[in-house]
Amino acid sequence: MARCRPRCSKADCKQWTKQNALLLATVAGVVLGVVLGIAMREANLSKLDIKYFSFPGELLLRMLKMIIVPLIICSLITGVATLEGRASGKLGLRTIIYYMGTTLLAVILGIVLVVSINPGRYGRNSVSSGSNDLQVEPVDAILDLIRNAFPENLVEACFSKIKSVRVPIMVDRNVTMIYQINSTAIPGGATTVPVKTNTMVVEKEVVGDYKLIIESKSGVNVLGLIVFCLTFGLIIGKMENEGKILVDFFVAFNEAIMRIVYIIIWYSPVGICFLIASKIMEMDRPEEILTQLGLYMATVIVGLFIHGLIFLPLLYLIFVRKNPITYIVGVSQALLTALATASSSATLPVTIKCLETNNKVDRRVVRLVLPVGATINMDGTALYEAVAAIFIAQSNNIYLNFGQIVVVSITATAASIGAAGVPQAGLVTLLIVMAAVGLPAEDIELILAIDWLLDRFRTTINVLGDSIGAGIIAHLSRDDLKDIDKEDPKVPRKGTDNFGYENEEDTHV
Ligand code: 7O9
Repeated sequence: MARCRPRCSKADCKQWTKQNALLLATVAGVVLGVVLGIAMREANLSKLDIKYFSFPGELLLRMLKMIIVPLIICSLITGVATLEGRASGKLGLRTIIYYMGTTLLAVILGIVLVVSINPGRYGRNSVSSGSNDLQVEPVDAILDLIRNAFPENLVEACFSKIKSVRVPIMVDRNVTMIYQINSTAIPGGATTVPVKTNTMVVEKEVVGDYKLIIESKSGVNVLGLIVFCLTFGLIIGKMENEGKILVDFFVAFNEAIMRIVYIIIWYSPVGICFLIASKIMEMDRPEEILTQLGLYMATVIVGLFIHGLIFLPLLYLIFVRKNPITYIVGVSQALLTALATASSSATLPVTIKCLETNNKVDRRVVRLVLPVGATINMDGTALYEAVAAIFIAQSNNIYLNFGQIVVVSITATAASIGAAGVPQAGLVTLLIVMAAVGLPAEDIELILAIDWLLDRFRTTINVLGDSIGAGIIAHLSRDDLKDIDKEDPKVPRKGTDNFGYENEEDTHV
């Protein structure tokens, strides 16, 4: 990315502005969104009017989401197909070490901050209404994750994922004999509940056993798609001549999708402005929430800032030995989109474009590492979940010993990795972390009031973590990648300019 130095001529500055027009427009979109949002709060619009007002923002989200499924499918397939087995193995190992390492680092940072700041020291300041339907069984969540990795139907995987639900088995009271025989075998005994039928109220026995019902929920089953695409890409990459037509097809498909992404990105400043403005207008009594949860919010935000502005750039500096600030400026468009959409998957097209075009990261690495990163690498989410769980313990005056804190750090890391595979992830994964150390599930309501705002910040850090990871992994794998280039110059690898044409500038490896 060209930079405007203090002594640059007028022409240089003009060129800089031209090159960075999109970024400037996005920054303007964010600023305008904040100003518009604050100004329109005075108008006291109804919820319905705010929904109408946010329409241009909704359109941006819809367009980004529309492109995700074809984008990840062809990115992953071309990503592995154009890498040799040996190189992709090494790359995969580095990717996993980076994801696990940075996520754990974020969690530890979060825990250190929440324990030293102690934001829950004032005790509970809001009474939760206590609902019991929030129970989550960690075993079922993990098995669902594995089930989702192997979808029954690939087409269905593009729009729905599965979730298993435990339903208690009930028996009529007048078959007590059967129940009594059963109940001796079931530890914990049985309880009685009244169940209403069409004609009368019949007593039913809860036997203490459960049926596991597998339901499908709407949402992309990314895990299933990733597993299939990686396998498919690996196979067609190994198939030599017969597979070549398929590799070429997906390479061309990928190019076409990226050109659509460029069009959507030009619309993004408008969408971002309306998304931010409408969120600010929607805020309910911000002063009250700020005084109640201010310290907790501050802990999360300080943690995210330290991770994103100190730890991650430092890692980049250590491994790549290039200026991390230039690198971060290169992905700032993606960071702003993450802030506005609160979704790293919806931001994925923008992140890919930024890394390829501005930062010139090797395309094969971007295509492989980013979709996987958007799915399993969530540093911000992991930090947030660790802080949230310990904050809830603090506000209930529950003391967590060192062992329990270690459990929180491990479950928070695991939960952020599995989040995308679990339906209604945000809530469910935090519940798993809380359940692991025996915290009351209903207390999650304490922090829900501010979740939407913290979601934006943690998503930004999730996207930054993925981007810096791609830069580091591309740099570490540069020799392997060069070896393949020499042996088999199969597909174009370098970054593209804004119009998707080849750009012969030095690739960032
Ligand atoms: C945050 F690979 C992709 F792009 F296709 C992809 C598609 C869907 C990747 C992930 C997903 C997905 O469903 N992700 C998901 C993530 C689903 C539910 C919850 C979360 C967690 O989200 C973060 C959070 O809440 O902390 C955050 N909003 O990074 O998007």
